[in-house]
Amino acid sequence: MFLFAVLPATFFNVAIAQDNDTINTRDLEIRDRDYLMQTNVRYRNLFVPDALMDTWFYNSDTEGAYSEPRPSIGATVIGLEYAFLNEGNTWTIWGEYMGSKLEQGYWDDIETSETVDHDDGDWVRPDNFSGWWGGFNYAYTVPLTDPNKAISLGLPMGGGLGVGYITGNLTYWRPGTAIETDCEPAAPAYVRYSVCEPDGEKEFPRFLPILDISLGLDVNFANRAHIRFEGGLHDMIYYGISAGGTF
Ligand SMILES: [Ca+2]
Repeated sequence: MFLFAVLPATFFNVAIAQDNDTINTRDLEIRDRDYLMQTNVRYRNLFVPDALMDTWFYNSDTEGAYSEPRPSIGATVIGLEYAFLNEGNTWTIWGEYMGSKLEQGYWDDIETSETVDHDDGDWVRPDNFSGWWGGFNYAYTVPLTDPNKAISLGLPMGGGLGVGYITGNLTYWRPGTAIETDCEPAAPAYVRYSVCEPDGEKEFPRFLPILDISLGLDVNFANRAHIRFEGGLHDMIYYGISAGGTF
């Protein structure tokens, strides 16, 4: 008799508890600690538009310039995010690894004077060029659909600051006419790189500030998981995706 009385009641309670879990988890947790947390994995593709680099360097489509295309500046970053959410506000701490996509090639600066010299550029070869970046972001999410539904859309927009540490080297060759050398002293850098020892490694700041401006589309589903498509500025122009869970 006891079992017959208790079992249905227990099942009933469990059913109600599960129902509450799926429907009101967010509300309950927000009441518990006033905010939600989120962990995400991010992937971003970074690049500097060729049109911008055309301001400072010739490319192969210029008459008389070196025949091979100038290298494109780009990188891939993968990273982790830890975020705190309250209402539409998101505060994110992030860290990431930057893998450079820069290839070796010839950099011929644009002359502002009347004399144009296409042989005065350096040949630059990245060696293990990569980096570790981290920072802090804020975003405000404008809801596009009811955020309390199991599936919802939002437009996060925001920005942040970070710092990056660059590892690896930029090995270079100069034109023979610009230095004292016994190796191809009359040849430009795009010839010397294949037959001469490098002339050195470029000096540059190992730490760089990172400015982040982001606009995204956040797709939330099952009250727990989300995928964010985003783009903006991450020192370079970027587009990317991040995905994770909320708890
Ligand atoms: Ca030049």
